[in-house]
Amino acid sequence: MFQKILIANRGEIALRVLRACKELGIQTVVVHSTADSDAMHVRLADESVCIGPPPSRESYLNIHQIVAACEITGADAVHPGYGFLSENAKFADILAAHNITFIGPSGDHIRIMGDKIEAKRTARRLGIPVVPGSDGAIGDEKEAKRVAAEIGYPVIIKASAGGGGRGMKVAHTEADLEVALQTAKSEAGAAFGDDAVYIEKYLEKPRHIEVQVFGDGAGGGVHFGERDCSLQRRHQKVWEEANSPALNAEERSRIGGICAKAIADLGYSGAGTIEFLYENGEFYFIEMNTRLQVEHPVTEAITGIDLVHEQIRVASGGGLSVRQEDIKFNGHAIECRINAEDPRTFTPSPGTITHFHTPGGLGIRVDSGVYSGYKIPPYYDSLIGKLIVHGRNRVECMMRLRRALDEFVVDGIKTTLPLFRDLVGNPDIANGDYDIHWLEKYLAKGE
Ligand code: MV4
Repeated sequence: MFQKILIANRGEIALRVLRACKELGIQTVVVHSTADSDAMHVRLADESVCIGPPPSRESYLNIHQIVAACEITGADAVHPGYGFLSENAKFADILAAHNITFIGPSGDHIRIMGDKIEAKRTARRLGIPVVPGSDGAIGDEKEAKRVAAEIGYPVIIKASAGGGGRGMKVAHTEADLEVALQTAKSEAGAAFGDDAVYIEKYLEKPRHIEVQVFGDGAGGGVHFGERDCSLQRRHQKVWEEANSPALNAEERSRIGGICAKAIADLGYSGAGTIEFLYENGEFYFIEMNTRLQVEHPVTEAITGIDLVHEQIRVASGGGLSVRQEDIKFNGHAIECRINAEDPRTFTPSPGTITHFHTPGGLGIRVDSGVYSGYKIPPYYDSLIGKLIVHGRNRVECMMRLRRALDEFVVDGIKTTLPLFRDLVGNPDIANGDYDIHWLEKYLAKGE
């Protein structure tokens, strides 16, 4: 097991990882920018190293500074959290070259999944169902038209170097295709320095369902069920649940089994998320994330398994603590992302939190790095905490969520809490009847 882990992140996830390390008896080092000297995880860590000024490029993304902090403190592993360097293959490679363990998959696996064409080709080869479309990059307009005619309109053009919704264009007819292809290519070239694009059938009303997987580092793989993350705004998840209200146990076990086998065959190590669009009872692979995700606590709630413990175990060579048959799905969990933003316009609202009071009681978890008197710096994303609620079933979970939202107090700044108080009383949400477009339509109506 590791002696000392360096946490290369900030905010609630840095605290989340720090808690897991403390439980495992592992020493902790945090790196932070000058904007985060007063952060909770900096106060709670055994050691901290200031690595630079507020802009992420000069601190949280500065590989050399982070490697130097490892050398100075004698850390033997790095947990990257999510965002920042968590899916940076070069960072994983550089740490490996310094005999520091990256708590995550190999640089090569990160690289494959970062290239969306390569990711899709790999998924298909491993037996994962994918969205119908081009087999690789589109050469020219003629090829685009041929593929589109074959799969049928509407189609979507995506940048291979994109992902997470960046660089996508929809074409409803052949007349739209030329413009869509040219703009997608030039935008991709400008944004990513790589203009490779691919084409897919455009699914009009899917849900976003993602499967949590783990490779044990020794050729084995398991799945931890799925999360439904359909409630998004501008590709930012707002509300996530496990299980998906749309799946039954048979579907869960079938898609989970396919994903677990794929991860084993790939020789993947650590946590991963296989993202699907789900429409009319069918799953279609879109992307794979090679990191721990923001919404992992809903999976922890229904399985009772600490996924950060498992990441650390696997990275240290100890394997997973559970086999597939030990993983049971118990009840229902919902996560609300509490952002320091206007609840309708989502304009960031940094500043001082004058009063912070979190709800408690059975089935309630709050993951947050903020406290009364904390000043939210304006330099980073606006997530200030997550409310995760668990119940024996979805109805109990929703009752408890409504009560927990009533108890939650964040004064001094605007937050997304009022949005959740509205959503929890909405009939479509109560029925689990929503797709990836539901939230934006709801916000546009201004109800
Ligand atoms: C799609 C799609 C429809 N059809 N692909 C957006 C983020 C990226 N991960 C993939 N995305 C989409 N890919 C096909 N073939 C619709 C989206 C999409 C979306 C997906 C998940 C959650 C929210 C979304 C919002 C708009 C579009």
